[in-house]
Amino acid sequence: MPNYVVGHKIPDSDSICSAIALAYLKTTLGEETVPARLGELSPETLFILDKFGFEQPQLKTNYAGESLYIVDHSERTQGPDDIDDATILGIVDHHKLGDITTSTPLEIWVRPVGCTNTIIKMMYDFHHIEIPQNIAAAMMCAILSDTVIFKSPTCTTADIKCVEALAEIAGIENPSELGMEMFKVKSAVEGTPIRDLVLRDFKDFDMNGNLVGIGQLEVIDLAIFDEMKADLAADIAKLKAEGNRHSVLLLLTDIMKEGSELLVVSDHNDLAKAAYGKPTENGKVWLDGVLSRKKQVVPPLQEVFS
Ligand SMILES: [Mn+2]
Repeated sequence: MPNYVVGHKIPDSDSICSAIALAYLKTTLGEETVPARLGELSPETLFILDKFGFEQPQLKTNYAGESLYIVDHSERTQGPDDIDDATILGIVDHHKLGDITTSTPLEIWVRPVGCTNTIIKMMYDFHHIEIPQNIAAAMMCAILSDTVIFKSPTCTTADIKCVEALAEIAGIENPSELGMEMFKVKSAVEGTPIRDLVLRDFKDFDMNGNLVGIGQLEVIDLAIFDEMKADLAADIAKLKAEGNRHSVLLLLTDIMKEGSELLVVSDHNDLAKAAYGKPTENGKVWLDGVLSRKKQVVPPLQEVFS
């Protein structure tokens, strides 16, 4: 029985590329390990896999009785539902430490860098294992995606150096250009059902017993949402009404203007004011300079709920 590597629910490019990269590393080290995913892939991730000749990792949601590595998260709400019945061999992550615990010893690589793949590159270096060209390319794309081509405040010099090294291995001359190509794919939202957009990059957080869902759409030009913003706002209200979430937030991020419009529905009377010092008007507020959910959006929210 092989071991698995799996990222978070509603997988993004980092979750998928880190699963592929870590599975190869572990297998090369003599531990048969298979990359897996907890859900459908985004157009951006499909673009990366297609461009560098990868199959989609297998869709696998049940892990009871199996052994796995967790990448790109350490939150119970974001991992496999039956994680308590699995053996966690390791966690590789760059988010705040979540609430996943284990009953056996494990390997942990957690660093405050911009992308899980930057940490996996450190693991390859640690073990002196050569990274195949196509895996290097996929890892590089994931870093460009997670760091918004180095613009995100989560981006560190380690991420930049890592992209340079991976680009060299992959033979890619202009990583930023490839990054823009990726964000153009990501920006093609027209014609996509509204609910699919809301859930495209959506994460749930347990904030002191309150379930808070936060989606994010990163685009090259926010004007693309002009026609659909009212529908997006209506749909996050619907999503909240359908479930047991205290709040649902949707970040519409303009990577060129370097800020986000935040749409909010909440049981709190003005969550944005409480968390970010700016009141919402008609459920919306522009947050200048806000690009990162993990570093700029989640921490102030935690404060409100603590
Ligand atoms: Mn990530």
